[in-house]
Amino acid sequence: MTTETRLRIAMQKSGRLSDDTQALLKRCGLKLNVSDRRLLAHVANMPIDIMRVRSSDIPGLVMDGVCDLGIVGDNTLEETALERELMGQKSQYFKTTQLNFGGCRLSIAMPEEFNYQGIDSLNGLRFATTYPQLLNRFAKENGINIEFCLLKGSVEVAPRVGLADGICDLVSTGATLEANGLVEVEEIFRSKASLIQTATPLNSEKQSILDTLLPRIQGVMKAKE
Ligand code: PRT
Repeated sequence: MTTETRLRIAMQKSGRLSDDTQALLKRCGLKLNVSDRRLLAHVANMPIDIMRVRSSDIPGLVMDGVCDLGIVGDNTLEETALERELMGQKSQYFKTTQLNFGGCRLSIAMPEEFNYQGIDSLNGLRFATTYPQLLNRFAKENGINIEFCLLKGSVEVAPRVGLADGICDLVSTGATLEANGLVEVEEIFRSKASLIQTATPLNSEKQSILDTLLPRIQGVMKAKE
C-alpha cells in the first residue's frame, strides 16, 4: 500500500475514448480542467488525479499499480494481458465496470476477391495487425498457422501494397474496410471500454474515494441505457 492519498485514474489523452471518458468523469461531478499540455490533471473538488496517456499504456500502468484505475478498451486490455503473460510480467487487474461506449469488434478482413471458405482457408496466410496476441490466440484455438506483421496504424492498406494477405483490425461501422476493398470474414473479439482497477490493495483514503466514485459511475451508465 502507498501513502499517497489521491486516487489516480489513467485515461486516453486524445483519441476515440477521450471525449467519452472526460464526459463520464464530468457527469460524475468531477471538476476537471484538462488542458492539452498537462499530463497529470488535478480534480478540483475531489482528491483525484487524472493521468492522460496513450491508450496502449493504460493497462500496464494499472497492472503495475502506478495508477489505481484506468479507462481503456477491452481490446487493448486483453492484448496487453496476453503480451505480459508471455513475457512473465504481472498482468493482474480487476474489471470494475463495463462502460457503454467505445464499442467495436476485432475482425479478420480479406480482399474482396479472396475466396473465403471458412477459417481453414486462412491457414498459412500473413496478416497485418496491431493485435498479434489476440490474433495468435484465435489461430491456436482454431488449429491454423498464420504469420503476422505488426502495424500500429493504417492497417487496412497492407493487402493492397503487398505487405499481407489480409488484416486483423478493429471495426465499428465497417466504412474503412469497404473504402479499402476489404470484407470482414471472422469476428475474433468484441470490445467496449472498461473501468479497470489495480490488484494492488488501496489504502483506506483511496478506497473511500473509490467508494464514493463507483456508485456515481454506475449511476451515469444506468442513466445512459
Ligand atoms: O491512445 P493510443 O494511440 O495508444 O490508442 P489507439 O491507437 O488504439 O487509439 P484510438 O483512439 O484509435 O482507439 C482507442 C480505442 O477506441 C480502441 O482501442 C478501441 O477500444 C476503441 N475503438 C472503437 C476503436 C474503434 N471503435 C475504431 N473503429 N478504435 C479504432 N477504430 C479504428 C480502426 O482501427 C479502423 O482504422 O477505426 C477504423 C474503423 O472504423 P470504421 O467505423 O470505419 O469501421
